Amino acid sequence: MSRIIYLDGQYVNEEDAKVSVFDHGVLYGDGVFEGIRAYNGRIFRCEDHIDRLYAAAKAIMLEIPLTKEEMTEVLLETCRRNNLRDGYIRLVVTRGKGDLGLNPLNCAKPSVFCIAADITMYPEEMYEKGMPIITSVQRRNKATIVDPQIKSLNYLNNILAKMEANRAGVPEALMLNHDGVVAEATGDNIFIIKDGVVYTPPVYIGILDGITRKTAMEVARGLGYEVVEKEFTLFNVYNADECFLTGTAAEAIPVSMVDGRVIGTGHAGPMTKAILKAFKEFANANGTEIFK
Ligand code: PXG
Repeated sequence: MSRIIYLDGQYVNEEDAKVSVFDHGVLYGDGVFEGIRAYNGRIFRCEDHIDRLYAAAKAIMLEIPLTKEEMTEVLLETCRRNNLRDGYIRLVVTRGKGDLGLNPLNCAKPSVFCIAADITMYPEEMYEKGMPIITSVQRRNKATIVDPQIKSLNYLNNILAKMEANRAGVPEALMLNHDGVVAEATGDNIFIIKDGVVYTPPVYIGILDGITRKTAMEVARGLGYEVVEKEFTLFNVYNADECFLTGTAAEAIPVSMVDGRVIGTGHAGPMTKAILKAFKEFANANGTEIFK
């Protein structure tokens, strides 16, 4: 079945959804994007995703040719046209068609497209049993170079780390910042639990301000857990009682092993399980309705 794609003001068949080879998104990774989930006929944290997209665009001085309200409608209408109730939506804004020089002044108008599809990240049994991961030698981009808060179209930093995970035979890799502080995984944020307290790195050390991360912090606090945003190192990860990753695509997944060190019991711990369950319940009950 061919999907219906939103592309620059029109809804077209997948086969006809094409961007120019002169688009600076293609030539230079010059653009921003969002990965968004629909659960149970609702867009999860729609406003947060739209806000983050516009904030990233502002940081790279990319003027999105739609208002936030219009962009929200694009998101909802793309889901409706594909009859998507549960799935994964990709919203992309590129600098647009330019010439072979990198100067964005030569790009007449940003290009916007939206794909409503689905995504499977990790094997299903790992959500129960936990997932082994490694630490990549690739350091997360420094905020003084390209701030990881910008969800830009240039994911080479993370892709190189993902390739290292592939070579090690595990699904995901952890990345440190330039000071050796644990930052995040290639497409997920990290949490550890020690002595009943939930820790996650603060955004300023150089991570994406994850929307699933924010939700996980909220549901963990709702369960009465103490949640602290604090810097930590691999030593703290190896010696954590529990560890899990969060991301729109991954949702929330327990980590069983890091660099060959078993985390806690080696299975999803009780607090992780409680947070995962509360997250699922929250995700299924909240969001912007697609079919009104
Ligand atoms: N860190 C990074 C670097 C990310 O790219 C997250 C954290 C989680 O953020 P949210 O807001 O989604 O909770 C992401 C998410 C993939 C993939 O295939 C991952 C992301 C985007 C697209 C694909 O792993 N980003």
